[in-house]
Amino acid sequence: MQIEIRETNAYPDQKPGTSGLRKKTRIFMQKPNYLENFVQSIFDCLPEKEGKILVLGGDGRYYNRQALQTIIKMAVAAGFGRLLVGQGGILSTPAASHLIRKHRALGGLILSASHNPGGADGDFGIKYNIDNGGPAPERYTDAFYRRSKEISEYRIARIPDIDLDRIGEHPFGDTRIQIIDPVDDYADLMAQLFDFGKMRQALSSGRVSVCFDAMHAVTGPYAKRILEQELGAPAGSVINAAPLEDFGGGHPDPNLTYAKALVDKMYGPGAPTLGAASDGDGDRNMILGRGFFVTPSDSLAVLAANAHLAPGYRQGLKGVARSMPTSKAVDRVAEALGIPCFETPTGWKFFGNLLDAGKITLCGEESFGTGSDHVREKDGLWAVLFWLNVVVATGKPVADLVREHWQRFGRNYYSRHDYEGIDLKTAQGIMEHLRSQMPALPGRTFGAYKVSAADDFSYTDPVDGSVTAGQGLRILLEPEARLVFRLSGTGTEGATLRIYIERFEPDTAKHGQDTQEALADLIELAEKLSEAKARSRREGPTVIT
Ligand code: VG1
Ligand code: CO
Repeated sequence: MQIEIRETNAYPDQKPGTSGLRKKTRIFMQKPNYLENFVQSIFDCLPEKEGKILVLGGDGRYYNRQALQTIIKMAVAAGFGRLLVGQGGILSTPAASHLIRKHRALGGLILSASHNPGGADGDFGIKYNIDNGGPAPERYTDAFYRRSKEISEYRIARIPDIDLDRIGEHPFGDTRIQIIDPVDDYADLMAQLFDFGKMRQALSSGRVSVCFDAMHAVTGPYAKRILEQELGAPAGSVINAAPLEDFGGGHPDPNLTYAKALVDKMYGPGAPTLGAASDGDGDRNMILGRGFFVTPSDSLAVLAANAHLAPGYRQGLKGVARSMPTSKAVDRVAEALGIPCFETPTGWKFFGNLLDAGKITLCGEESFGTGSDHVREKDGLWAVLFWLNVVVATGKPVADLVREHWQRFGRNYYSRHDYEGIDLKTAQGIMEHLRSQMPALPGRTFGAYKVSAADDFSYTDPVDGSVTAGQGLRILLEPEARLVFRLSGTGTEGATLRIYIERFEPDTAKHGQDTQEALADLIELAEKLSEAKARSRREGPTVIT
């Protein structure tokens, strides 16, 4: 077998964002060696690869298969001992995380731009996960980026394309390439964590019903297998189940705007007990009851409070964590349970150390991400099964579970307002304008609120002491409320400003308000301080969740 060393020119812009390197598909396909450079940069930064295992797969979006063929040949040239590749090039992000852990792999490459649209005019992405199964921490991604700016050659094995659809082994030189079923191991893991027996009874008898919208993305095969085949939900319980290269032209982001088919069902007559959706790569989840939307922040809190109902969490939780912009609903549960609660920057990579050190069991983000120590990624279908387990164990509808939770802990009204696709200069201008006001804000009064603190969030990792600064501007208010402003790190065009608005309401009599109305004063204050509408020349945010 021959290994070719090919010359290449470095690119200045291969800096991984919140979750890997994301660019327009066109850039990956048309800029010479754009993919090869980044993959070689990763390989160059990894220690001994000889004899080690690398997990490979993606969310099935356009260019997934083609990119995989290239990566397989480069991994062979890099000397990996074994490649575990999902059949058809498919692996959901959480399934890849599990495979890395289960097989003690050195790491894995996941091809995905997550919830970003796919297709020739959409987005593509690639992320590296380390041996704990989680996203590469910043010390890695910084090294990849440095390397990508100076790379001058890459190595590739001259071997034919692999048949990605045929399960089995394809040995090349010292590398065993194995095409594996993408669902098997993941399905086994779920069966260990949740009460599949009781869930099967409830679903197959029709006592409980579910609608899962896979949004033509990667979770289709996982949800079909687990919900319909193993748990006996009637055929058709999983909708939009076939993974498509362009996600059927949709935006594979599970929220009230984009998961329209599901939302119509859940707010219509004959809605099932539980509605759920996942994103492009299967790590996000949206949970709905009949005519009821569960905010991701509340979902994390409700699962934490009810975790003991699932067999995998019967022993209780060691601790919990949430990203800084996520609502503080889970903090109250942690307090009641007498367990620690950590606040991390946005992005799953910051949970890895806490999970590895056994400091936390559950964690989540406001952006439809929930997970636990079972893998090192957020996990969409896992969250849906967890909710199903809680619904079956309690016999209560989703809406009752959440309302009773508010009665016990109080309600954190919460919303995120996104200004998508504004130009970078404008977005930076808004952030600078806010930053300049921060020192003078504490002590000032705005209507019913007084500013108690204002800062730029900086995180010191309690396990390795690493510091990550500049993670979002926070304005803390009394009575308990909060505004957070940050720029997205996952977009591929212009900039996205995210404004997070939160207010705690202890009074049970006031728990039935519309969220936007309950937060109206704060939304106005956010505009007054940021001038987001005026500066971006928009009537308002593009997406409200
Ligand atoms: C967004 C979310 C963040 C999430 C990230 C990756 O990042 O806010 O919470 O971890 O996407 O999600 P940003 O920087 O755009 O705010 V996914 O499902 O991909 O990869
Ligand atoms: Co995702």
